[in-house]
Amino acid sequence: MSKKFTITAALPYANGPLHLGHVAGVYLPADIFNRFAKMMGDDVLFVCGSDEHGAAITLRAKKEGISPQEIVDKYHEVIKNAFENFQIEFDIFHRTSAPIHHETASEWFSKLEANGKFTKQVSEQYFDEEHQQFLADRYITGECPKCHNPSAYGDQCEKCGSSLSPTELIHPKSTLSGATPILKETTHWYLPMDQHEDWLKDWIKDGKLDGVQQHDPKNWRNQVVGQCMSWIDGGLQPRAMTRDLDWGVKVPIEGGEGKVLYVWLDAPIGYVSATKQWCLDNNKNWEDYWTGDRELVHFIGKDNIVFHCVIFPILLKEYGGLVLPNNVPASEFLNLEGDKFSTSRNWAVWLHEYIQDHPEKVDELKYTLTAIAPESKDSEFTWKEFQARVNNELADILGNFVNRALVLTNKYYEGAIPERGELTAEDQALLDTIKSTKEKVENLMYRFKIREAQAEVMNLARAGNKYLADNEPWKLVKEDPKRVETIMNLAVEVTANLSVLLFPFLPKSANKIAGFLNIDNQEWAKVGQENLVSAGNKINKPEILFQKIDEDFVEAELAKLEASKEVELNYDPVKDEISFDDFVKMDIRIGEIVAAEKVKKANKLLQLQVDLGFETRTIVSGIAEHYKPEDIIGKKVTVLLNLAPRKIRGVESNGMILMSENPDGELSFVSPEKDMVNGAGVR
Ligand code: B3M
Ligand code: ZN
Repeated sequence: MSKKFTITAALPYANGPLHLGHVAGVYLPADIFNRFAKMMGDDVLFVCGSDEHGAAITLRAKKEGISPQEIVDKYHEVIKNAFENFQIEFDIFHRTSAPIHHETASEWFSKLEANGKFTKQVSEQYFDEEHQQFLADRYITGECPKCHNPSAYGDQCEKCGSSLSPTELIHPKSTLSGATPILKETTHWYLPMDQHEDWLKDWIKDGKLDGVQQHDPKNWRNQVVGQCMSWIDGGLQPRAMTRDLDWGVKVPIEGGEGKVLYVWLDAPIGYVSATKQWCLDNNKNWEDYWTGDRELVHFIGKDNIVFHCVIFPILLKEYGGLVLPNNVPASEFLNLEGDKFSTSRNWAVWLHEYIQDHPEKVDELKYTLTAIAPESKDSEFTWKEFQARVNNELADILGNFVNRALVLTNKYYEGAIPERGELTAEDQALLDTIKSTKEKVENLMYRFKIREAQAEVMNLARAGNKYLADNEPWKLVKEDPKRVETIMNLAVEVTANLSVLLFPFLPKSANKIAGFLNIDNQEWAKVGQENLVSAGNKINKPEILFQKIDEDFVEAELAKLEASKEVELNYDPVKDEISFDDFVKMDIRIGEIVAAEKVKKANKLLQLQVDLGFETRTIVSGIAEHYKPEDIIGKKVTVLLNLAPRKIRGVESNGMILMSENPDGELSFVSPEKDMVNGAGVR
């Protein structure tokens, strides 16, 4: 019987590009499941979109010096294109800045509020006096009270996954100013999560809601159930659903002026608004995708479990009439070359960059990421393993088998599939393997064991490869041509079945194989039916499916990773200690640049006149590649006065302008923060 699925993949924050960790844990398994279920004939809707609200966006905007709207417009495109090029095929990739999303989230908030599902509370919250802003979520960091990670956020510790509130943080600090915040009163709407503990327990652990079986808890991943139960057993706290911010969905009721919905209230509703938009575009009813016997499946990373297994289910239940998630196949984390993926340290392989560099190697990456998918424990991506997976598995097993089957069929029979004669026990076993592979894959896929499912498909290719190696048709063709006809018929049969079985995992390669055989590979039910190809059918000349990865490829990727990492970590070592007497020997003062010109025949040098109050000096400085002479007149700078005079390109320089230098070579004057008089001492 066919099933009905609404599949969601976590809405990526539109504050930066995606890296392989996101892809392996969330988007690739979701895409594979979606393709598989559609091939099964299930009624499937697959939605995603960008998450465009919250502090993740506004803080990024601040960092890049552009508006939040510009940030989300920029990264929505980057992310959407990367998905398209990597053949992650959502039915819709929506965005939470869309008006239909604001309307939907508003409507949810108003309805829940009108039905008394929130409590309104005045409380003291952290406030940054310098920036005149309340600090919630990512605006505040501190030590996690549970695992003592020193950089937990105000709403969550990404290390242990705990959901937090800012007042729980040890040594809280404002991310805006770095200062210790003060407490100040404000009013917010809270979700009384503490009132929902009982039914949540029954629902998560036993799969029952109001006594009715909703899902089979055996199919939920252990770590998902375990995390949820430990939070619930530890006691849930009421959680604020609104924020004092100006970026987000406006609180639509009286008293909500100047406030927006908490991003984790509006983001999951983004799955609903994406569904609504798709339904508008396709003439369907959105409710059909969120009610009745629909199975709602959320693909996420483990840091999002609490939001999808506790908070959103409470909202869904309180909204009323909608289904709760049937499963939340959350993944663990993927590491990279012995370290965690880190955006701030730039330790990442970015999806859009990989595609740009290797547009023809999409399936190679998909295969490797699924083979090492962090389904039940953290795992690691290395370029060495990528090479080994591509060379030893894709090229030597799958590619080799398909190539042999098709090249020999072309050679012996001019591309017409030969007749099958009497079957040996070995032949029958190979055909049985096709059928058992199909069953195993179905079983595994419906339990979201995608890594094992791919391994089973690969085992069929392995069996085919072994069948040819054992039977050696290239030797037998002289002495027993009849037997070889059967062998090649079966080899083509296995190849045809692989083109179907592989499609969820490696769509591009699967379609190529189907193209070699002139068959349609979109119907899962055809696997093992022996009607995919028939004797006499013509096949085409194959091309090599997977090129091997050489050492240079691996080395280039490793070098790229190391090089980008250095940008942040290349600090000069601390110099040898000096005495205070050494320090005071330096005469450092504030000066004002009153004239500047290029030094002839020297690209890097500017000749400056610096007013020091009691005199004006000529100083030559190596800043011509960073500053134009006309832009720096009037600039207050820091000058080392008693450096021995030096002749540089014929000009005598009497002192040195102090500059600050970033690891990437960017230069800046060290200028006083107030307007100091020329000649003021620095000590
Ligand atoms: N944007 C968090 C994340 O990207 C968040 C997911 C929202 S899913 C509704 O990890
Ligand atoms: Zn923690």
